[in-house]
Amino acid sequence: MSPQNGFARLDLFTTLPGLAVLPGFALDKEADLVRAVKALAQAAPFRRMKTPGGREMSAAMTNCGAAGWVSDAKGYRYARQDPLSGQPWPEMPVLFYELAAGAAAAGGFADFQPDMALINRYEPGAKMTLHQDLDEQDFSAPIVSVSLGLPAIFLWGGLSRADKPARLHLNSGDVLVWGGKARKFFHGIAPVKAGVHELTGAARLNLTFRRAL
Ligand SMILES: O=C(O)CCC(=O)C(=O)O
Ligand SMILES: [Mn+2]
Repeated sequence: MSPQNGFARLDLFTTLPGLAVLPGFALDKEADLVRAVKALAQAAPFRRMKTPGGREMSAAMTNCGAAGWVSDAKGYRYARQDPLSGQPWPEMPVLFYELAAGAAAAGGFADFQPDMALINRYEPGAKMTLHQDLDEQDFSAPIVSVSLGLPAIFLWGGLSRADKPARLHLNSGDVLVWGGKARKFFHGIAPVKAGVHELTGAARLNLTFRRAL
């Protein structure tokens, strides 16, 4: 780990160890980002994937970039083709790439080159239970996570599932960056409360940028 990935820099932004919170970092691009997500979802529609155990996830997902995160009876993995169409995932918009690279740099990780984005759509009641992001090849790269639409509560734990998570309010346009020692920290999203947002309607969107391949 390089010194720039240490906690000292990240702690300038937040009291939560290892997590850089960039409130409103994407606010000026909010409308363009939501428009881009809608266009991507025309080519690769949102779908609720099944866990390897057979349960339908409550968040609907799609992807863009060189690979997409998928889950089914065979497990969690990255796939270069969308299993629904057999076609490659749509390309990552330049707007996405530049936002993710800029946020990573602001959070202490220069030279982040994401090769994909997982896009989550949460309708009211949908959640993401505590988990680690472990399916990527390159754990030296951070995770950059952009919130759009309805607000949510982000759960930020530690290296053990048993670590009691802190709860962080996220609004549309907020960006989180985590990596280095915190790259494998447990995290999740509490059930999204009912509401309507002017850009997304009754939904929260999340863009999760990764170096997957
Ligand atoms: O929706 C979020 O803010 C978190 C999403 C997440 O952790 C994931 O997709 O792995
Ligand atoms: Mn995650």
